[in-house]
Amino acid sequence: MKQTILQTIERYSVIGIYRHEKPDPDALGSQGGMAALIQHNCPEKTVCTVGEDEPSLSFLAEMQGEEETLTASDSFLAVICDTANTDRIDGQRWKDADHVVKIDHHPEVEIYGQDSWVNTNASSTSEMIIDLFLSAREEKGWDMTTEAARLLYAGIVGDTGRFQFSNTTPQTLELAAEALRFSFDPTELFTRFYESDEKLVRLKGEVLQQFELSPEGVGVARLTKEMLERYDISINESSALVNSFSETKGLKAWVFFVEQDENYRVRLRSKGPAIHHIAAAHDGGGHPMASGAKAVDEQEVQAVIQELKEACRNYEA
Ligand SMILES: [Mn+2]
Repeated sequence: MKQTILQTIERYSVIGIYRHEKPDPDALGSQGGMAALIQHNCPEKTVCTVGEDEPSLSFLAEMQGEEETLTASDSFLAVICDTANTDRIDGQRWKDADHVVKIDHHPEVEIYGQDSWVNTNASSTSEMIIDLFLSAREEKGWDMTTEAARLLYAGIVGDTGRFQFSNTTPQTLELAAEALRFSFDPTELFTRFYESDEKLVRLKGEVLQQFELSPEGVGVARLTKEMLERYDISINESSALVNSFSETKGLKAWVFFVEQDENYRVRLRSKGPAIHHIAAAHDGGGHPMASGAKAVDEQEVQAVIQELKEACRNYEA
């Protein structure tokens, strides 16, 4: 599939690179890294990156070029990074592309694109882009650039939590090492990723005081609208707290219920049993150890907690 994708890229002179909405470092890193690699190694091509800019990650990457240039051309290629299903793609014009390439490491939710490369063993889509780059280097003499290396390394760091999550494999480290040869500052990336606003640190204090830990090893935290308002924190910003008590001894899986106008946003994490099937049963999905869902009312909140307890009871480490 890597060869097929490289051949596809070669055939198009106008390429739009997409990723999922509400981008994380891997979405921006794989998107921007792919764009930088193509632009450097195929300078005659027009490449643009599409999606809403994410202010909290603007130090990492901002979108380059206009999506209109894609539809203004006779034909173009859309490369979609880190996005399991088409509903989550940030942008619309990819639908007009002559050819769509999917590159992703999430469990397959929706099969799309003429070329689809899904590797659930990869820590991140950024890791896959470095893997793709190695093939391109071998077969077509591609070079890495410092900017691509910085973005792709950042994506791996984001999705592996600085190489500490269980998705970190020997391959992850080997491919990250390819990026680390370049002269960007990884310490600066670590600092920018893991610094928090004071208001978040204060709310974290309240979460640490209030979360509940069940005998089964299920941690439950609630963020009410009142709490978010009191600390002036948006629902999206509150996602930074999801691992705030993950180091608690005896904890196997945990959940944050974030009160919204109509329902609860549910953030599920685990260091024991897989929990993505629980997310899928509650209007969500994601990875075995990190998923998101929705709960319509307190009854569904309780159902999620019970299902997590069940998963932890059945889990043998
Ligand atoms: Mn990812």
